[in-house]
Amino acid sequence: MHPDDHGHEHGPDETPHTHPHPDVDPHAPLAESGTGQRAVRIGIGGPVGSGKTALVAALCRAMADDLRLAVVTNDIYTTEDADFLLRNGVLPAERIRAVETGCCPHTAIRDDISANLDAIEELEDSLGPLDVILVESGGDNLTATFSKGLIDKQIFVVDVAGGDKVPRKGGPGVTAADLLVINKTDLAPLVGADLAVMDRDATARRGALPTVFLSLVEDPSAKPVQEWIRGLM
Ligand SMILES: Nc1nc2c(ncn2[C@@H]2O[C@H](COP(=O)(O)OP(=O)(O)OP(=O)(O)O)[C@@H](O)[C@H]2O)c(=O)[nH]1
Ligand SMILES: [Mg+2]
Repeated sequence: MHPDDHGHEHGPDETPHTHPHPDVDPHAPLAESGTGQRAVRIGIGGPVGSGKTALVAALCRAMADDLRLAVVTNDIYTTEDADFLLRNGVLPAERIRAVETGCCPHTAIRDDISANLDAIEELEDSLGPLDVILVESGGDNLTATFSKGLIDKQIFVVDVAGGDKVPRKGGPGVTAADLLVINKTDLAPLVGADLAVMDRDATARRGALPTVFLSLVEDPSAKPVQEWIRGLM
């Protein structure tokens, strides 16, 4: 057995894997935002069904009156999430773009980000100056993370229905996202999830990085997330 450059052990017949570690972003960061020249781009990632689109819808409803917003959604084979946002009228249609990744969702937000960058550019060209662009990743696993060449800040959404172990399991979304959202707290009693355990483990994983608990059923304006975004402005 020999360790590869990530410290993983390999047997004699296995070749070490060489793709970049998800914690290491190969893309150069965008110029610092806050210059007033372009929108703050916020990536929203997290496992399938954790409530990313519901959060995007809540944020649009809560902020579209006073901020210039646009949304890019990513789905693998459909435009399901963009269709949901359109059906629910959370933003005018011209402010929503759908990217069909056709591949693992993390590829389109981390490795080949061109389709997402094109969508953002089209929005900015057609709408003029914007304050915030939300980019929702397709649902993925705990290793998913956005390229810093695509977004300025990253929100990672997990939910309590997956069990209170999820923050403890770590991964770059949980450990390094600028904001961790633990959603669906209304379901905690139904699935036996202990929110205090999730809070303790999230703090242990994230240090000083913020974590908020949310139930979009009980708080449809996603107040703590909205406040965090407004704090970036
Ligand atoms: N009970 C409860 N249900 C929620 C909450 N937030 C979202 N949901 C429901 O969870 C389901 C999945 O939500 P979505 O917003 O589609 O999740 P998603 O992360 O965008 O899913 P993918 O894009 O498919 O990965 C929907 O039926 C939502 O109505 C919540 O706080 N509480
Ligand atoms: Mg979605």
